[in-house]
Amino acid sequence: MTDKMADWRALAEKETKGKSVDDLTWDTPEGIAVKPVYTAEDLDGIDGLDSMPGQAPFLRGPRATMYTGRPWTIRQYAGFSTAEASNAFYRKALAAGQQGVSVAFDLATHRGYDSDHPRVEGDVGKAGVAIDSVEDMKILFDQIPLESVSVSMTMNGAVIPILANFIVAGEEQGVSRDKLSGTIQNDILKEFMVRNTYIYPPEPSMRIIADIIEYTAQEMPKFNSISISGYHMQEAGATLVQELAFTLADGREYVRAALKKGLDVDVFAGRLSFFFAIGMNFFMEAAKLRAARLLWTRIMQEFAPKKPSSLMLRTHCQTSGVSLQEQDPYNNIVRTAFEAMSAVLGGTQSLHTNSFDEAIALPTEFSARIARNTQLILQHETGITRVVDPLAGSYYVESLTNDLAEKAWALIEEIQGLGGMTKAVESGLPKRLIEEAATRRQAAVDRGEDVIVGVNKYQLETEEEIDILDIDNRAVRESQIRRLEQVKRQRNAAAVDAALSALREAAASGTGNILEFAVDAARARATVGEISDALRDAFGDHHAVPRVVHDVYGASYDGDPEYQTLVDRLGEMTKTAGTQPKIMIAKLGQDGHDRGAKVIASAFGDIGFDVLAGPLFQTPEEAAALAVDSKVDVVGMSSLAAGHKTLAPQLVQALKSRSDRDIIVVVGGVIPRQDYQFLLDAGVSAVFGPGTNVLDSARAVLDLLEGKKRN
Ligand code: DCA
Repeated sequence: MTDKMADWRALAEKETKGKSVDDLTWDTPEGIAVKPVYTAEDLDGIDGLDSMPGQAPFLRGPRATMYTGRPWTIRQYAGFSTAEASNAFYRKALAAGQQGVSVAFDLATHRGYDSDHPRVEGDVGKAGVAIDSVEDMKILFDQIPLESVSVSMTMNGAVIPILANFIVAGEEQGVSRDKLSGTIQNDILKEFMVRNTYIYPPEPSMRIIADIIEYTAQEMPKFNSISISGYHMQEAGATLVQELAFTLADGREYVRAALKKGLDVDVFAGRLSFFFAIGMNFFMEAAKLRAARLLWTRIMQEFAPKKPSSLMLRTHCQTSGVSLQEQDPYNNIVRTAFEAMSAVLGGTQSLHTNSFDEAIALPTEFSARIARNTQLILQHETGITRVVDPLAGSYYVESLTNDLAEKAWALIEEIQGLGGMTKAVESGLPKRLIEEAATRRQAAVDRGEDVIVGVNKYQLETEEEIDILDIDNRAVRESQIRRLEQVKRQRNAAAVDAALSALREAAASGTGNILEFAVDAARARATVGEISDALRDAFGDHHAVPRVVHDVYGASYDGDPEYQTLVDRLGEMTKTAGTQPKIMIAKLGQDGHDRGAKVIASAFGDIGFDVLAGPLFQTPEEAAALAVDSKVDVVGMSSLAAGHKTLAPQLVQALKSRSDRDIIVVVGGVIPRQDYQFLLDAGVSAVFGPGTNVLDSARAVLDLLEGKKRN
């Protein structure tokens, strides 16, 4: 220890009244010990500190001039209802300062179903825009010049028909594919880990990715072939180290898949792009982006590219959705502004800022404006764009960057030891680690150890209702069905059949580029559902088996009297009834966001419920059949994609029609307060909105069970 440090410790310990300064160290979920003070000594032995922006290892940014030359792209992710409605929204946003488009598709489209499919009744037009064919895609980009506005599309499952439709829409707008600029997400591995909008099993899914990388490298030089995404991992509860490591390991796997196709690394590596979440740990998030660039250069050097741009990590960022709260929602504006600033200090290339009402519903025009203006103010008023990498040299940030890089590298090597990310995903390890982290975090919030203003501290006595956007799902579905019928009437059926057969054959035989065949099919007006089905014929469907984490939530409450009271109460109930109360956690429709469902399943299991985690993507009928066959007492429906008003009443009815037993239905997730009464009137017994303490919900379920016994 230097004399200066010893002096500081002595001074500090006077202030802490004799307590050791070591007690001020913050152990983060990443396993990083953040000390109360950093000095030049913390920088000893750290590589790359003297590197310059625009040069490998790109610690300080991928461009030499960064925002002084051109600020990041303000790219707001949006889409809802019909193509007409979303198009109008995009055009207004572009006129008001947004710089690029980013399309959110509805879950029916994500999972490769046309809007008329019976499985997607509650999903059409809800959490994104419904796209069934080129005709919808053309409307979506009507009067948006595709030769100058770059378009990002978040699509992974139905990536082939959607990219094919986009290419044909461009063509018919007079923009050839070599002029199209933008990004397709095309990142399937994280779907198997966390986001769940997969369709096909992992192996053919990897072929799809490689085919898209090949096609875009050859035909679409301005288009980013993939957006390798950690965002959804953090949303699902991953620590920043997990997010970093799994994302980069995914990237490494995609590079290998493309090389296996015989592509030269320099032909495609410069068009790989990334996507990270930016949560509330302000300095660590900025450090994460710096560490990501450093590590990606290290990974890519292994493939010996010749172009410097092949070593460069360019990324989009989005402020954290899970950091947004339903309670006192205007606080979300502040949260988002800090997160945006952190992303920018970390050197992002493109940014989405969430709207404050997104914990409750889709953004309104008002909330979207504030979100966009948050970025415009950062770009124009704060002076932040005037200097490249302003955090460089900070003892703390450089040290954090190095800590994150080291920890993530160790995890990347562990994945490598398992045989790479596809194998690791199949083994279930990354998913389990993320779910454990999510459960630990939930317990920390429920226990008040992690403070969330307005949620577990400084709560408002009465919450004001805010205006929210509600989509009339039935009207959207009807209008989509009308257009589908028209498309099918007007097309040449023989040409469609021939194109779909050729696509099916290319997929099954493993020869040719799937996207090339899909473009022909889209041009002939084959629909998203038909193209997806042709690939389903060749590849089959992927079905995940839900697994639940044990003893993580309970362990966080070890010795807690309140928790123990609940466990005892459940124990008593079990003793009296002779069996544990049984709850099924159900996910209905195409909503694959299962973080909440998994955390609840895991916590309720630890408390002493017999928990059945239902499979994803059930119809209300299927869920009711499983619940009745499994003799559950309660069905807990978790809804995060706005399908609750359609699906919950159907579930209640399906249970009633199948069983005389009074099975209790509770609904949790992203449910606007405005909808509570509607759900209660439809026969739901309790609604648990965002931010509900898990112990409170367990207590409420027990009350309901006891009430039922008394009646
Ligand atoms: N000086 C000169 N040129 C610059 C500078 C600078 N300081 N900064 C950027 N540019 C150039 C870039 O090189 C690029 O041109 P190129 O495509 O011909 O190389 C152009 O300006 C656009 O900048 P870029 O940083 O690539 O920003 P975007 O086009 O917005 O792309 C990226 C960002 C992350 C690569 C992309 O994949 C993306 O937009 N992702 C979004 C994903 C998304 O929206 N997901 C939603 C969930």
